[in-house]
Amino acid sequence: KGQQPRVLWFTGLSGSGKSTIANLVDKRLHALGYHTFILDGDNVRHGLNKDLGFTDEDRVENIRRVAEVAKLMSDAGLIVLVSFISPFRAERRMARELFAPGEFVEVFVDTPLAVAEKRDVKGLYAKARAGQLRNFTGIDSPYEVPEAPELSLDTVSDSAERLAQRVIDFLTD
Ligand code: GGZ
Repeated sequence: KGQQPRVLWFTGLSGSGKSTIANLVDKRLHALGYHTFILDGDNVRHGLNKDLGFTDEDRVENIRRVAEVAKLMSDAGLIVLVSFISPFRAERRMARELFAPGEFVEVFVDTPLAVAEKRDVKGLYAKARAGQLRNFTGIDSPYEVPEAPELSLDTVSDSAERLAQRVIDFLTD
């Protein structure tokens, strides 16, 4: 029998819906009696990682620290929901390797660039297109699509609620 999942690693473009889905999954896990914690840009990039920006080098370091914090939190008994673009395969693999087989669940929030850009909730894509924001993922900084995620969520054909339930079903089956 494999290990129980300990970290749900959400990866995808800015505006893909990672945080929306992670928050719904978090609520449902809570209702099921699990102790959880969400790590995302809001609680990490303003504190622990406020020295880091969006160059390739800084993203690598951002994800390295996030992975190590996720590991510590999971050692403390929490289920950790990680929600970062995490654009590079090598760093996602590095994060996975901190955990035993079956403990790390990679969740690809698969939203096409055109869709994320059209939503543009924060107006960042417009700024990136206008050249006012450099190194923006999908515009002038790469996103390496996951090759073998445990879950791939199509946000075009399914609602966030239904996708959150798919994650729950994966964890509880
Ligand atoms: C990508 C950027 C950038 C650049 C600011 N590129 O939609 P958001 O606003 O809330 O989520 C994005 C967030 C990405 O931070 P991460 O820590 O997840 O990135 S990574 O995993 O690559 O380190 C976006 C905002 O920060 N943002 N500038 N240039 N997203």
